[in-house]
Amino acid sequence: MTARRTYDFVIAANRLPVDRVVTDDGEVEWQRSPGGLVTAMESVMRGREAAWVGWSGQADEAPEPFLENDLLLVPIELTAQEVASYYEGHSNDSLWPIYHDVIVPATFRRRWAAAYEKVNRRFAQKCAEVAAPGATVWIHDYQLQLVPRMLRVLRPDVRIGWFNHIPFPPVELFAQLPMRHTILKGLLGADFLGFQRPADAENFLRACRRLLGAKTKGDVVDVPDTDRRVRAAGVPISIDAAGLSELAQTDGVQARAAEIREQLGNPKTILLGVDRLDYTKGIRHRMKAFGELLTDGRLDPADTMLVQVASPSRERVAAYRELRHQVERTVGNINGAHSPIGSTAVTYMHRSFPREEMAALYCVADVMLVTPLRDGMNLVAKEYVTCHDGPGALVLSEFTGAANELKQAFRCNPHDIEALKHTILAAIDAPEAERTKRMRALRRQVARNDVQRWASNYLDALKYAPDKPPA
Ligand code: ADQ
Repeated sequence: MTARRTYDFVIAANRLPVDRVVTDDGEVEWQRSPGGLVTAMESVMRGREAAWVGWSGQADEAPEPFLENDLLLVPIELTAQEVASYYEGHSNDSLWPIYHDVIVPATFRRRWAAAYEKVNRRFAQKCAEVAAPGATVWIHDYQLQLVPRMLRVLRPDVRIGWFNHIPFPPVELFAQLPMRHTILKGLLGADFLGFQRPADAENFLRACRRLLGAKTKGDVVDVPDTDRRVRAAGVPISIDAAGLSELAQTDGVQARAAEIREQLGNPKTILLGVDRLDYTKGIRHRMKAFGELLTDGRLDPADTMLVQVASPSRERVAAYRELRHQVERTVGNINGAHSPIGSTAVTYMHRSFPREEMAALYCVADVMLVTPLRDGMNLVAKEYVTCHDGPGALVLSEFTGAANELKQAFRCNPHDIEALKHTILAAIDAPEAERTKRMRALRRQVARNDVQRWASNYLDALKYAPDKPPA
C-alpha cells in the first residue's frame, strides 16, 4: 500500500475490528465486530484521525485499506501457511500455554517462531507507514510482542504502547521459551507496557532482571545498552458497563429472559457457564463438581440445572479438539446419569449468540460459574454482574484477573473439586439479602471501572511514561 495519508493514533491488533460477511447475492461486506475492544476504542478515537492495522480473518487475502466510520482499516495479509505457523502455531500452541501456567504442554517449532517474527515485522512496517510524525501507536496482545522494538527502529519519533490481554507468566515458566530474549527486547521497544494485574507486570519486570540482567526501579526498567526507560504496570480491562446494562434492561431482553426460564421448565436454580471452549477456562473442573453434586444427592436435577455456553475456538489446534471431545463426553455422561424425563441436567450449546441473547442468559442465571484455571481478566464475570439486576451470585476463580477487583464474589480454587462443590452450594444457598448486597457491590465496582475508563487510564499512562501520570 502507498500510504495516502497518515494518522496520529494507530492501533495494531491481530484482528481488524470487523468481520467479513458474504451477502446472499455474493457481495463481500464488513460488519463491525461487537467486541469490547472496539467499544473501548470508539470512545478514545472519537475526534481523532485513527487507523487500525490487523488481519481480516481470511487467509491469502489483503483488501486495500478502507474507511469505516472515519476509521481507516489497514488489512495485513497472512498466507494460509502463516495462519498455521504464526497464529495457530507460535501464538496459540507455544505462547498461549506458557502464558497460562502450562495447563497443557507447549509445543515449540523453529519454523513457527520464524513466521512469528516475519509477521510481526509486517505489522511494524504497516504501522510505520500509517503513523503520522509523533503519533501514538497502541499495540495489542501476545501475538505482536516483537512489534514495539521493530517499530521503534523504523520510527523513533512515535510513542509506543503495548497491552497484554492475557497473563504474563512467572519467569520460571517464561524461561522455557526459546524466543524469551527476543520477546523481552521486543516489548522493551515500547514506552509503556500495560498488563491486566500488577502481578503480571511484576512477572515481566522479574523476567527482565533475570534474563536480560536489566535494572529495575519500582515499575520502571532501564533498557540495557540504551538510555531508555520503560514503565510496566497493571491497567485492568473492563466492559462497556452502561451500554450493556441498558441493553439488559430493555423489554426485549427481559421478556427473552423470562421465556428462557420457562423453556428450561422453570427450575428453582439455574447455573450458567459462558466461555470460549478453551482449556484455560476450567470447564471440565466445573462439570466435574456439578456432576458430583448430583451424584452425591446434594443437588436435585429436578430443580437445578446447568446451562453451559461454549463458543467454538481454535479448532485446528489439537488440544482444543481434544477438550471439545472431553467436555461433550462429560455432558453426555452427566445427562445420561441424571436428566429427568423431558429435561436435561446440563444444557450445552456449542455456538455463538448475539449480545441480546447473552444478556438474557445472564439475567436468568441465579448463579454464574466462572472457574478458569488461569485467565488474564475474564469479561464474562463483569458482564454477568452488570446484566443481572437481582439476587444473583458469582462464583469466581482466584486465578482470574477479575478476582483482583471483584471482591464480593464467591471465590474458589477450581483445582480443589471438594472446595469448588462447597462454594457452588454456598452460592446457591446464601440468603437473598446477602446475594443482593454482594451483587450490588460488584455491579458498582464494574460501573465505576468501565472500559472507557480503562482506555483513558491506559492512554494517560502511555502519555506520561516512564513517569506515572499526575494523580
Ligand atoms: P477471552 O479469553 O476470549 O479474552 P473473556 O474475557 O471471557 O475471554 O471474553 C469472552 C467474550 O466472549 C465475552 O465478552 C463473552 O460475552 C463472549 N462470549 C463467550 N462465549 C460466547 C458465545 N457463545 N456467544 C457470544 N459471545 C460469547 C481474552 C483474555 C481474557 C480477557 C480478554 C479481554 O483471555 O482474560 O478478559 O481477552 O482482555
